[in-house]
Amino acid sequence: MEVLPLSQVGTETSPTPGPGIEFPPSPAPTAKPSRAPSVRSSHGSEHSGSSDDGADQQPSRPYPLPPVPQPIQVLPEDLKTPDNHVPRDSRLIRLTGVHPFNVEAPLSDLYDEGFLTTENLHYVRNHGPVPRVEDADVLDWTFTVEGMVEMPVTLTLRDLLRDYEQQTYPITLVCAGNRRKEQNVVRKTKGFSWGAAGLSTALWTGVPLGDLIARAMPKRGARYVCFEGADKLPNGYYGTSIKLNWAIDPNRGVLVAHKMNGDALHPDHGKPLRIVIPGQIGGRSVKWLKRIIVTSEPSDNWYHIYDNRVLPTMITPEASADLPETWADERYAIYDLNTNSAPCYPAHDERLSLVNATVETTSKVRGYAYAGGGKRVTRVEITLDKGKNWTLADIRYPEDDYRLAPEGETLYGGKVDLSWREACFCWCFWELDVPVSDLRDAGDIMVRAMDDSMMVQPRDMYWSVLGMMNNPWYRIVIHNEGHNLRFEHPTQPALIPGGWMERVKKAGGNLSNGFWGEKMSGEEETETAEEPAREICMTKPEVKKSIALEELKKHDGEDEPWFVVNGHVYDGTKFLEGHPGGAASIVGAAGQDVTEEFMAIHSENAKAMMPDYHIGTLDKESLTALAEPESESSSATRPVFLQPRVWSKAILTAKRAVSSNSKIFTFRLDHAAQAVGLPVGQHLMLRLRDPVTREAIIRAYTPLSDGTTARGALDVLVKIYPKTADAPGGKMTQALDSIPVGHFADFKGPVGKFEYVGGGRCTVGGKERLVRRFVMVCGGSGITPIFQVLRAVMNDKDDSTSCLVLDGNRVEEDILCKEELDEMAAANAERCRLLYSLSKPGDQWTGLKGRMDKALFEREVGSPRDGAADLVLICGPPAMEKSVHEIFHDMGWRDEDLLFF
Ligand code: HEM
Ligand SMILES: Nc1nc2c(c(=O)[nH]1)N[C@H]1C(S)=C(S)[C@@H](COP(=O)(O)O)O[C@H]1N2
Ligand SMILES: [Mo]
Repeated sequence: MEVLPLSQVGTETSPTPGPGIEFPPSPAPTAKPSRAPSVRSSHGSEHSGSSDDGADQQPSRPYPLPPVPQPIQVLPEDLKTPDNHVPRDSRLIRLTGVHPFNVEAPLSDLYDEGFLTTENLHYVRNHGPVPRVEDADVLDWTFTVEGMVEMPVTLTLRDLLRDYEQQTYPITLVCAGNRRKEQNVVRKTKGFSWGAAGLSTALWTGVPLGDLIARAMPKRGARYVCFEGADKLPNGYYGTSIKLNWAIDPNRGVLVAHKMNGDALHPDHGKPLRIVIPGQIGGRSVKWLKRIIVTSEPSDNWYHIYDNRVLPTMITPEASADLPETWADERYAIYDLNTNSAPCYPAHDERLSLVNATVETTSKVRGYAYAGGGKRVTRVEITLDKGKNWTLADIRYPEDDYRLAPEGETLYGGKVDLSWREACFCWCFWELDVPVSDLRDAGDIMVRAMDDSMMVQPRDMYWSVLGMMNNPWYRIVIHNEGHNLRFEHPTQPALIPGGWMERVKKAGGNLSNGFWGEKMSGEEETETAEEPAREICMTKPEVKKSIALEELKKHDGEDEPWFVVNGHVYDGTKFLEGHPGGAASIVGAAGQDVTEEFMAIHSENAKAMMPDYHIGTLDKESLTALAEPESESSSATRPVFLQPRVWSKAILTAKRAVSSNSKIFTFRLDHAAQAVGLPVGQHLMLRLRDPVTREAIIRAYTPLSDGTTARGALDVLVKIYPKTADAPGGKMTQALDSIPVGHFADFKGPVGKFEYVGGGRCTVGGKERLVRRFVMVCGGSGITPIFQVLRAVMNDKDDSTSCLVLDGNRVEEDILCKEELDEMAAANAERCRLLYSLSKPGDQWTGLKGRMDKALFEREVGSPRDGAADLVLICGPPAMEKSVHEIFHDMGWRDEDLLFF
């Protein structure tokens, strides 16, 4: 390492990104030229603040006003989503793909806006689509105060404005997931990757929640206040609760807000009405507010229980799946924020020139800090030697300027009356001039804040399954590159690569060793990384080959398809014929990284087969290059909807119940003439995302619509497995059942090893075969793939293939598609024999009774006959498929004549 003599170094510290070297809410010349004539300015005090309502005319204000937001429009990427009515700023970093909208601003941009954040850059956390509310309907928006109150009421926003006193004050909202990316690098949590910009501050105007609740008069025994939004999500409307105690405490400052920075709420921030809770995690501040419910118990809303919690650290994502009592334990629910801080400058990858720096040259380290529950940040400390020595930073609290507002002051129609309130509701800014020579000699900069209860940020991370409330010392690594210093933050948000954590982990460092993954002098190499091997091993240890993107791409076709899972390369050639998912799904994966999909679809058994196909490891650059976001191929004019390699979106347009537990879901394709593109007998993959964790839920379905002739729409018949007291229910079917009409799902295909070509010809694993008779055995919704084949056979009058259908169900109304089946059988009596058997038949039932058992199959099917060209198609619940398999074996059937869907 080359060390420059300090005398050769000059005074210029010029950080590359980011302008001035001042606290953000100071009169630094950061005003953007595009701003309208200064009506509102981030740097407040020196500007005259006039606002939209004349009553607020003031010559000058002692506190900052928000910068003027820049005009925004609906972005092209949102057009195909349910949020196609929401204008947004393109600078925001999307953390969960295109939709739903979860974003943070680049950290420097957020800091540069100053104390108050515009709606352009305010972070957004949406669990689902944004409810659409027209301007004309805003005043008629209704919401309730109900539950354990003497006087339940339904109010409109008009009533709220007319009958209650309005207040305006600044509040910092912080998502509990702020800084979660750092947790995800240590070990993947069930949450997406926030950087350190998952927080924002705005001036909120509204009515104290306590005033509303006081008028409704809580009854004895009331202890909680639940909130519910208008956004319908996979697990119901978004909702949560806080303590009644807090809700009515003026010191807590809970607002029912309708203005942000003086403007009506932006759709992403709750238009037209929301709760805003200072000092608590953003998750409790319910947007699109419809109901306020006073209760004796905490909310039982799914999002209250399964989101915004810090479970004990030893609970793994896998174990958490069936610990309902742990989830429901109120002691693990997060309310008040914990104390946290992060430096914004030096920024990630910023370079500081050493050329011309002298002994006197300093550079500013500056950032934000906040505490929860109204507490004040009372000190911020910086260390350059891993915590042995600390230096105090200077802190500014722009929030305190609002306490100086003269009596009777109003802003945006609300009273500015904070002089009496001791609580701190906002972030503060800190900075420290550090000699460049000290930075040059240090390996890193670390920051910690303390609050007025003397709680200080911990050195070590408390990892938990949702990755929330992450607040260890924020560490920036300093790289001395000779002529300059380069700064490296721990991570970058979303899937953006970069940061020392990822680098250290990849180099085999143990990030949880209490020393940021670095080896302490004299310490032996740590043996294992922090992540215990829990997963099925899918690789072969002796395979060491490194493969480049170029080589992988040579195998992106149907012969010798290679694909990538978890960074490893597999050759699927040998398994094309035997693959239960069909050759097409492996060919469709050729040349791609299919980790998410592969892991979502396959059983442990399938994963255990993988070492046989392992051929190498993709090199690092190639892996990053492959990881480019999946292209949403523009499909508006494509003649065929389904594509084997790319997910295509279709909007849910209707749900229709066809039995007590089954529904037909209709999806609209891109245009009326578009074909589904699914050969008879094949399936499609349907993908939804868990609204909280963003984990993909992927299942194979056979649509009801004829995949070869249907145009413009797609009907999928699905049996719903709801959650019960002792079973978690079906992940996919519940998610599908609860997505609102207007929401989309992703489709891909076709998949499957079987195809019915017509005239008795079919292919199994790519091999042609002639069938004279199909024996079709199914149960429940297993009828759907069977139905496709049966319909194709029966609709072709020249097809002489015959079909024997054995459909087992519990009660008559469980028989799906019964009318259509009966009609087909009646019209083709000579070729089609249809038998239903009910295990719990009603009195009126004249058909077969009992489970489909050996006696039934012996009587109706019997042993295989030589030269008969029979093929048995079986589709039903796993237990049924297993028993049918055994019975047919016993009757002498060979596996190649039995086909399980
Ligand atoms: C050589 C590597 C592979 C092996 C050993 C393998 C193994 C299996 C097995 C055993 C099943 C039956 C279900 C289960 O046990 O989970 C299956 C189903 C399936 N596989 Fe693969 N597979 C491979 C590659 C792939 C790839 C690359 C894809 C596409 C990303 C894929 C997509 C599917 C699909 C769509 C199904 C059907 C799922 C369903 O019908 O629910 N497979 N695979
Ligand atoms: N109705 C509703 N309210 C909601 C959410 C939501 O998805 N739906 N997300 C919550 C979460 S987790 C956070 S952090 C804040 C984010 O508020 P913002 O998007 O206005 O920044 O809203 C909260 N309120
Ligand atoms: Mo959040």
